[in-house]
Amino acid sequence: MIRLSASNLPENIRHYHYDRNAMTTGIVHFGIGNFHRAHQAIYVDDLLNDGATQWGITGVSLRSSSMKDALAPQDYLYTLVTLSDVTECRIMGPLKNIIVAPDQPQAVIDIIAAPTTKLVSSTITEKGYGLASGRVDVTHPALKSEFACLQAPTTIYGFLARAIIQRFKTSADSKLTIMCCDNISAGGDLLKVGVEHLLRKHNSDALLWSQDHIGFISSMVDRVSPATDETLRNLIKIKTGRLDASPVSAEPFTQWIIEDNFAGERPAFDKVGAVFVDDIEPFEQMKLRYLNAGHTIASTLGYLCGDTYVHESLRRPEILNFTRQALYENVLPHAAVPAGYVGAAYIEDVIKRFQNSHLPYANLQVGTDSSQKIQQRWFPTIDRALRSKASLPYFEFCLGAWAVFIQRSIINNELSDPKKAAFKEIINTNDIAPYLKIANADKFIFYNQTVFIKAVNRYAQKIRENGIKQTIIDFEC
Ligand code: CS2
Repeated sequence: MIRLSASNLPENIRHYHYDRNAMTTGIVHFGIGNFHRAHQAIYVDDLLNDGATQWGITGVSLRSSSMKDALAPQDYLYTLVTLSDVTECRIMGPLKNIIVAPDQPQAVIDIIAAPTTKLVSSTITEKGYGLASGRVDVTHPALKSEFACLQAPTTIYGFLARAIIQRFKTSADSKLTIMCCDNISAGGDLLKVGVEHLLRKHNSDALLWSQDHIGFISSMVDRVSPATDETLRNLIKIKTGRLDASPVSAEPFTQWIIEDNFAGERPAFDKVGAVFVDDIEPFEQMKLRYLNAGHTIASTLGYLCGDTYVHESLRRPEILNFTRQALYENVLPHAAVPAGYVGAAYIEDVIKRFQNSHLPYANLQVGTDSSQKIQQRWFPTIDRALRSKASLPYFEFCLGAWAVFIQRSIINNELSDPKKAAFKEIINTNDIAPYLKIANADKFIFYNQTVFIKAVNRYAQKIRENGIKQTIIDFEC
């Protein structure tokens, strides 16, 4: 079967209609994963189709060459398929190149420093930012090493700092915006903190210059996009008649809210469905504390039930009811939604999207990096609720279930988490506190709330003794 490439696009499949040879790099994106390729890339593809060919994307992989290895032989084209009652394929063309940072570090610095690059964006997952309780951890070994010497950057902060210094020296009149597109609160501010931490040490003139020439912004990104597997590759073969080494699937829904504080030229993302806002924080909070919180609740319980996918777990009435009530009773009273939104309606929309049986989103995929994710998704709501003396039975249960998930997924050799080694050392401990401390919970108020922690321990022990299903049933009685 023919490999997908620019010289043999499949017939009768929707594809880009701009001249890719005329496309120039206006955007450098860190983290060319499935989420970026299903979300931001579609807005860019639409811009390019509208004739704005200055917004081509050059990807940067900070660690692995796997995406480059997969896409380079197919001219960096890939198939995006939306999966719901209707299956729709689209050949995507916005990627010009992927640079593997460990192999070509100077190429990364050069492309960001080029004055034609107007925007740098990132989807490097929560762990990519080296955070501790939601703040940049300057004691993180990689950042410490770059603080000592910036010659061999390995983090996004190091590469951005090197590129800003080079841009300051070679294109002093140019402006650049750096945008976070990850599920973290105030991601743009965090990128600024990390970059300025390095510039302050290595080039104070570039730091001063950056105040007027570099903008850091956040965005709320939303589209459920599962990992790619052989089932998807085979589907694409059937649908398009082409071999695609790395197709990507997603739900039909997509949403992108962008903080409107660009330093220089701003892509007209609002012309292709995104929304620019002055205050991004309410949108970030809604996404993290409702959608992502609910995703982690359903997937944690689902994994412990032995289910593979989120939509399968939500077919269980006890998990569907628990997840819905957890959001209504332990999130809605303590987490605001932006003007114009109704929390209850958002909850129902989110649950309906998670129930999409055409979209195989694995419980374990949500469970990946959970030690980092729950710091953004659960902890702030728990603290806010406890400050108002509210009771939180659902979060007591969820944290207990999360600790059992950590233990069980390690035993099953299925845990993927930057703190896996630390969890393995305590796996025979049933007390919740050390697990929470590894997830940086000790920086939150609830960590020292004895009554709350005792309740969490009680639920964890009940789940270990009676199993998750019975414990949910007993809980809901
Ligand atoms: C998911 C998110 O894997 C996960 O952690 O909760 O990737 C979720 O699918 C997206 O944020 C939806 O926009």
